[in-house]
Amino acid sequence: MKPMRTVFRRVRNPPVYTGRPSCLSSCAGSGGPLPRRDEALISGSSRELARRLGSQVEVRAAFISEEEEGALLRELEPGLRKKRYEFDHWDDAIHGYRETERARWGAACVEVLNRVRAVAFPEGSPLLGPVHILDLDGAGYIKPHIDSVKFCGSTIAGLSLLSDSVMRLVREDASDEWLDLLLPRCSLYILRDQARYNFTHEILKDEESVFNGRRVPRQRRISVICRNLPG
Ligand SMILES: O=C(O)CCC(=O)C(=O)O
Repeated sequence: MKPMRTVFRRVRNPPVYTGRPSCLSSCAGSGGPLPRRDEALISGSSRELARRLGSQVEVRAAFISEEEEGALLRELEPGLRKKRYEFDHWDDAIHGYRETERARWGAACVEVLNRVRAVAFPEGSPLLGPVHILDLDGAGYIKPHIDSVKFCGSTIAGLSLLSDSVMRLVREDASDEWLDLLLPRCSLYILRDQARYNFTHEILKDEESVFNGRRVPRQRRISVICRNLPG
């Protein structure tokens, strides 16, 4: 069986990010707590780009409670602990990770996943059954890539557990068009259509994890990712 990273991810000459953050919404300047309101969680190369992408990029802060995060972790940790973090060859898409898929969940987690599916996917859209779990070590990071169109449909929705992080989207054929998403712990992000097909996405390494000029310490992070099937 192919490793999951081969199935989900395609890395093809990722664009080189050349930008400098410009705030798209409320910018509280440097210092102080990181923003937690949804509209302050996206920053990028221009307001026009954010307008153009509209609901194709969403971050919803506090989508799950700490209790729900705990329920997910209780189900996931025993299986993950049996795996070793992989610090792979430099050109692989992910550095310092372990991953798994899960199809069967306890009641509390089913409730959370149903909520994710209800907000992220069009009604009736056929979904990839198993949920993809990606556990990034504190020193791990995800390089720019676009998910395979062969295996994943128009929408990617991910919950972030254990750590805040910064996801960067860069337009594949115009590297001066980019968005940074602040993904607070317990948030949900959704990438749809153009944002999913025409922009690479990546999770910044701890040393580079900055949002709107503010440092976002990146610790171990587990993402719980739902996808739909290609149409
Ligand atoms: O960890 C995440 O939220 C993103 C995962 C990802 O980029 C992938 O699995 O292709």
